[in-house]
Amino acid sequence: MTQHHPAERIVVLTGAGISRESGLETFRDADGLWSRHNIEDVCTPEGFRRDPMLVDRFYNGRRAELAGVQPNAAHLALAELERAAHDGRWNGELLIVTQNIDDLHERAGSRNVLHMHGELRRVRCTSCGATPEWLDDCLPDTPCPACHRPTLRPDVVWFGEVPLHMDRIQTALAGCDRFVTIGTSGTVYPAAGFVAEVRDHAETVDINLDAPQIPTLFDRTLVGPATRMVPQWVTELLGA
Ligand code: BJW
Repeated sequence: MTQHHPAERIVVLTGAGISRESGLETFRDADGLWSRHNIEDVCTPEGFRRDPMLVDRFYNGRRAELAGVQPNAAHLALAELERAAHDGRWNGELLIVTQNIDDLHERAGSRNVLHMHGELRRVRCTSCGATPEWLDDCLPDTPCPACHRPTLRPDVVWFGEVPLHMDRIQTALAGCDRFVTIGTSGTVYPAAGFVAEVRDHAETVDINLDAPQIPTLFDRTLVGPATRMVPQWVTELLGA
């Protein structure tokens, strides 16, 4: 039996910038979430302990917004690349590691996706550990559907907490030939450190709306909106 060996393994790391043109806000841009919310209040375990209502409302608002937006051309192009690998049109393998908690990669059709900072469309029970899908509002007195205790929290990773799927991510990074970041400011670790880990064995590409302010570790930087640059990059790859 012949075994299929993909000619190239690509890991794509996405950040809030890929979903910006779908209508979701980024964090650190001038008009981003941090211009109106205090990070310490809404994105730390201490903030949630202090004022769970404020934090629940922050995520309820973002969950409601997510229901009203659609994947854009950048999400669709990545899904097309995965499909091309599946159909044998591209001899490669694609893993999307996303820092985003939205589900726009999945709705675009991507299957091989790891949400390292959790998912907006789930909540987590701190009593029993259940992580049920959640599309409505969740408040401090909402009972867990599994154990009925009012101990649900957003299923997201806050500062000081350990990101999810790190073993699988580290294995994929160690074995990849190309590493591409899309729409991330590269300020939040451990994701910000991935490029340094792969630089000795992988080609590194950064796709961002803005040109880098300081010299970067990337081999290539593609400057422009994700909806234009990602389809262009995928076309280049499939044409090669
Ligand atoms: C476009 C565009 C368009 C716009 N087209 N582009 C000191 C040194 C090193 C580390 C630390 C330190 N002090 C503390 C730490 C650790 C800390 C950290 O990194 N802090 C830094 C701020 C310094 N990290 C943690 O605590 C993490 N945990 C951890 O380290 O555990 C230890 C451990 C690790 C590994 C193994 C074992 C143990 C947890 C971090 C959790 C981050 N959580 C958040 C909230 C998640 C839920 C939610 O969404 O609400 O994650 S914070 C927020 O930032 C969110 C994002 O995923 C994350 C990254 O933001 P992102 O995606 O890059 O967005 P922006 O807004 O910053 O950038 C958008 C970019 O898009 C810009 O560049 C634009 O130009 C671009 N753009 N439009 C293309 N149309």
